[in-house]
Amino acid sequence: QGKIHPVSQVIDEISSIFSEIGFSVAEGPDVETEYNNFTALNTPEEHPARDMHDTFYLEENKKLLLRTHTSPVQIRTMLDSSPPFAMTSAGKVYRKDDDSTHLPMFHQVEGMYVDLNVNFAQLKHLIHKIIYSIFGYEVQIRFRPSYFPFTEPSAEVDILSEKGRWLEILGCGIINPTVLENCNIDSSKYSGLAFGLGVERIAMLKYD
Ligand code: 2U9
Repeated sequence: QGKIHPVSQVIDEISSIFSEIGFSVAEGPDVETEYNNFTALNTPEEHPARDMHDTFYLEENKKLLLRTHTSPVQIRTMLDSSPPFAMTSAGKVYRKDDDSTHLPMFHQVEGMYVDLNVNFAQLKHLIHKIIYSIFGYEVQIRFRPSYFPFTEPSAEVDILSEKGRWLEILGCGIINPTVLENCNIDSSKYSGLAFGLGVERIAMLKYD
């Protein structure tokens, strides 16, 4: 009665932290193009994420699909206007994954900041701010080098659980210049940071 779903609660909380520091909120459709979901994000033709077994395609020719991340919202933002950008996007994403620890539909919050001279130190500061806002200042944070086609360099971020285990809670990085160029943004002038997190994951950790 009057209870807010923990998924909406986490989305609202994270969105409001970002709106306080000037990030806008954008939305996009669940049905996306292959270009916005994969090609623009520097995900090669032969990448496993593009496989029929991993992505829900709407047609035989694979041109339309259910978005596998909210990143196409950032692509749409960059294609529609010009930098600087500071925005977040939240919503449903779909993957052909269905077992005891994976849902075929889950929620993400993603964000990007594109401007002159954006760097990894700013990214690290932003990630610390967001994690401390969600979990409190006692939480321990660890950055680990990682790889995503759309960011370079990339990192995954873990927090130390009460059981003493490191748990992955988000991914982030400096936007790959190829992705900026795919959106007609001059990568010799502009750089960007980006991050993404799984909402159900955070909700489970936060609300046990
Ligand atoms: C653009 C450029 C870069 C968004 C990013 C991640 C790293 C990431 C995962 C977290 C848990 C997905 O829900 S999850 O499984 N996300 O690790 N996401 S960087 O990078 C972008 C997005 C858009 C234009």
